[in-house]
Amino acid sequence: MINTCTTVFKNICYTLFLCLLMGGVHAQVKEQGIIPQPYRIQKTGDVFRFSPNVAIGVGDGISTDNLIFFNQYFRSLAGYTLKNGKNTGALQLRIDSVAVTQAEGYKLSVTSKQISIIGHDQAGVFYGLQSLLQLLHKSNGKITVQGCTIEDHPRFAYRGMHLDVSRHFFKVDAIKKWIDLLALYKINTFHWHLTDDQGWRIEIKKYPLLQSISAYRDETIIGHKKDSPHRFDGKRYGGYYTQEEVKAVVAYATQRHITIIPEIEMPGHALAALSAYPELGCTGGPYKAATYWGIFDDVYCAGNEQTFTFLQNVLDEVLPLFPSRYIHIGGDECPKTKWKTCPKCQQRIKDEHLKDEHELQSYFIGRMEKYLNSKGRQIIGWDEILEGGLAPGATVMSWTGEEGGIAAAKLHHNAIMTPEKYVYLDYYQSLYPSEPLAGGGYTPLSKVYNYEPITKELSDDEAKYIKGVQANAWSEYLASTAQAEHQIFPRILALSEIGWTTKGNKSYSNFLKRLRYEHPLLKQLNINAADTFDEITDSVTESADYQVQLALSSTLPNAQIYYTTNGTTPGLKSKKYNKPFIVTTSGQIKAAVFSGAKQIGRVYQKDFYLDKAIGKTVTLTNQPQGGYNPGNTFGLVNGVFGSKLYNDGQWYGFNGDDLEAVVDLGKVQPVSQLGINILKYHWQKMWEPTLLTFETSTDGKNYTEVYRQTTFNDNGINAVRANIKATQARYIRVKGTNKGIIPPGEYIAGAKAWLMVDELIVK
Ligand code: TNX
Repeated sequence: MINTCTTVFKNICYTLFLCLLMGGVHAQVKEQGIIPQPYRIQKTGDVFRFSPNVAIGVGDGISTDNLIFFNQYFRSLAGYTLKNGKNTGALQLRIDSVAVTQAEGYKLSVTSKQISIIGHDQAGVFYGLQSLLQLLHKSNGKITVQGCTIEDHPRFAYRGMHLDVSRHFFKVDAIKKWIDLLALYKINTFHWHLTDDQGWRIEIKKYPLLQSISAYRDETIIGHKKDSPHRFDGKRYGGYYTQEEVKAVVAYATQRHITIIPEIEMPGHALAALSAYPELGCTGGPYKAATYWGIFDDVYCAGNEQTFTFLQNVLDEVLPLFPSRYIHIGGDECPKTKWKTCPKCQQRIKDEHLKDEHELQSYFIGRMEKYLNSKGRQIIGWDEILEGGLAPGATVMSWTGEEGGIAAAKLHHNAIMTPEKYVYLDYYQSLYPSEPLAGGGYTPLSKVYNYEPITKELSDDEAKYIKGVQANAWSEYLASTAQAEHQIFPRILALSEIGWTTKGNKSYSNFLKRLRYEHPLLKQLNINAADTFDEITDSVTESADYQVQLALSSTLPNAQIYYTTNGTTPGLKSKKYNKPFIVTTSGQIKAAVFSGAKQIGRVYQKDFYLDKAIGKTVTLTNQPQGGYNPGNTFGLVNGVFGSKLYNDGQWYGFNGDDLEAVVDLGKVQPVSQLGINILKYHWQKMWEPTLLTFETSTDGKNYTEVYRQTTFNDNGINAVRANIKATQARYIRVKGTNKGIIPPGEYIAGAKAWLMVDELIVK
């Protein structure tokens, strides 16, 4: 519940107060508040004024650790720290598990005389202080807090962020800086992805080669993995955390009520470990830490006892460093190619009466789970640990979609929702061409914010097994801390609100108001947060009369959008956007958001290519799949071409299936050029067709082939434009034969190829 002042008088006071705070101008678009939105907050007209005389009364049993971050932040804002005042303190902290019944919950009250924070537990007190930090207001060098009463507790017990430090390594200082921020936003779990193909990042004393060999790779790919051929920087890259550093980070996080869950990947994503200990692989190597991103066939041998001894020894050193109940053992993306031909793995399958390699994966995970259970720990694994049967006490981290989490909850296993489509921070947050390189995918702030972890498939009882949510920062393209921060912030603030705030209290527009206030503070804390969330987003739809209609919008209240259709830069004198309009000619549309005379964000642009096929009926024999199914056929004839950012929602992807599309032009007419765009990125499993044909027909029954093509040379977009002898046609049939199974020697050989197409062109 969000309560604001009830009486008219209070409302007026409040509005006046806000105007004073914000200098009036931005009152409608910015509002000082708390992220994540509390359960209940009531603001009053009171104001508490801080001064160097204000003391903190720390109640019995409260750890002063809770104050470390508060003091640090307060000092940076105020220039002084608060004294210790026991019962005389105007800022009172105490624990009372009766007055506040929910774990991690707190009550915060601010009057002109006193600030009181009552926590259910230590974490509750800590979170009360974090809320207070966000309410501190500085004006003319003075720190004040607006009067309020807050009752607050989290929706989910698990609120996490994951960080991959293998693909790119981040120093302890950066990790600590981010932990501070996670704590500020009441995120209580940091999932530290410490090992992967491209580097082993934690010191294991028993295996010194993990430090000298596995922690380094020879070089790193430049640009995107989809580029072909791959190019490399020629520079050795790596690093690892010593056990002392790990202990320090864990202690730092513990003071901030953050549990660190380490991830030691198995059985896949193991190349870095194998590079030092090749006897642990099926073929014996030699192996090298990967220098580019992806999935690799060489994994730990599941038939070799040494593998288990190694991993158990590793865990024996990892466990004392991490007091967390949960240990993440990976489990994702483990190709079974090598196991299929490995005599030891095949012997294991026989001996253990397993059905196949999937059950061998389940055997592997189950065995490691037993080991960890014997040490008093529980396992978490990516959703592939469901393969071949789930180990008894395992928690599933659902990433490929929500299905894994749903399946786990139905089996009464705990699950944590991290679906890539919604909460992957390595994905693009904006599709503007100037956005820095990212992994692919598109998870704008609004999409992260609006993610709901409890799906309708779950009964109330099953929903209890969904323990929470997590956003994942995979670091393939996070080559610097600045770039990492651009991807993580502010989307992690949206995640914090999914994890903490009740469904009924969530509102994206209200979140944005608080974020616009919070954003400059992030910058002051030296965080390179992205600020593109109010930029223009668009939607291209079919108008009632089958034309292309463009709608532009910005989330900035009272913003004005101006646009041009001739390629020039939009300004206040350009056409003002009022409502969706029909795009009548080919060309580039540019637009920009203005708040008064000030341009907000970058210039939006989109190219339109209009022809005879626009808005015409398209019939598909096979349906596109997964993330490459725009959900209608209009996208094939909407005048907008899919871009090299293959997840822009324009591309139609056929996984292993052929393309067969028929465009009905409505009436017989002259046709002289047919075209289609085909996306070829073998490093992304996207293959050109083995054969592409165009056929024309006047009756929809008898077709004449007018064009065929079997080679497509460009990595990226292959624009097929077939100039044919002018002919009369009503129906155009396009057929593309899918490559089928990706051939041996190619990336992800044995998997189904995607045939990616967009835009059927008829002139
Ligand atoms: C899949 S998510 C992976 C990671 C990659 C990520 C890139 C998961 C469990 N595995 O290895 O970094 O995609 O988005």
